[in-house]
Amino acid sequence: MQLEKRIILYILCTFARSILEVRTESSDESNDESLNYVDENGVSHVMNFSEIPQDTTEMLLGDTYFYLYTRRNPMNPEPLEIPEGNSLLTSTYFNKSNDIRVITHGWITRENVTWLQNMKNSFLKEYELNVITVDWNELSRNIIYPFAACSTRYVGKRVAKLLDALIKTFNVNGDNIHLIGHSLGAHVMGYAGMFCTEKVSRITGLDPARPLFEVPDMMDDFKLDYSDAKYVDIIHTCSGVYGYGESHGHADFYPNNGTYPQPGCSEKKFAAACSHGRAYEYFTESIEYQSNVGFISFPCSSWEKYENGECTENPTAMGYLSGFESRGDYYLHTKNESKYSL
Ligand SMILES: [Ca+2]
Repeated sequence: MQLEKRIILYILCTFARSILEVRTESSDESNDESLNYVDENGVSHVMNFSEIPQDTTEMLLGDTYFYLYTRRNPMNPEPLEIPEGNSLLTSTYFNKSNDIRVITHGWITRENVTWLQNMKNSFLKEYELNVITVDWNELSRNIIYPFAACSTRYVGKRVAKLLDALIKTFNVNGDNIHLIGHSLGAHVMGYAGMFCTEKVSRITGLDPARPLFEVPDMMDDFKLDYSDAKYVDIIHTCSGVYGYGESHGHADFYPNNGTYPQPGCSEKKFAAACSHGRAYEYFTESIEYQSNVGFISFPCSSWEKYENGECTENPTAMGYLSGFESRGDYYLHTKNESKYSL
């Protein structure tokens, strides 16, 4: 993301938090809910998600696109289309013998952003995988943050539709699927996991967006939380500003206490934005570690106790090799530049 856009993001997030009153209305049916918010002019707007079309491109502001990368086409993605009706999905490169990794971006940016392409490249360098990227830039680039934030639910439903089509077409199952999203993209993946007909194996939230998800505090069905996959791991790097402050996963990792500035960011002009991006930098680096030698972290009840040396047992890896049995909060230090792992 360009630096000036990061500034805009920060201002708008702060602005949104101060001017918007958001509440949720929910019934037992997951498709029957709405968001109501009051804009800066005191005008109330209702975004009724039950009216959002699920199989058409009638969403007013844009749609969602999917791209498949494999070792056979690492740089030239194959677009994937959600099939109509009961039709099967068609793909030249999808290999049902290989697991599925799905990656998406956050506000303003898009699928071809450098960090996302780097993560895709690292996956394909290390593993035989079907890597699918989700481009929702037509919605995410809406400069009005609340619209982009509220669009995550629609985009998540589209991702779920694609996953359902893959499951049906290739006889794969949720255990083959790991979803990864940064900032607003983390919530996209939370919704994708919630709406997919099968429980997916794992969702990794990379500094999930805080404004309009944690502040105000939304119900679990309106944000990424541990109920959205069999294993949800969250990496906090700008906790309490751009990113979640509280723990919402099965395992929550707090490198350098999870707060900003992360090491190496303090001397930069945009320390919060730099810190927000460290989550994907750490995760991408972790993909290259083929054994639990990187980003060793320790379960602990607080950063202070960790710093006092009170938590030195039961270490686990943060990032791609994170053990599915991990539970609770984990702490670790990193270096201030790549390679970040100590
Ligand atoms: Ca959720």
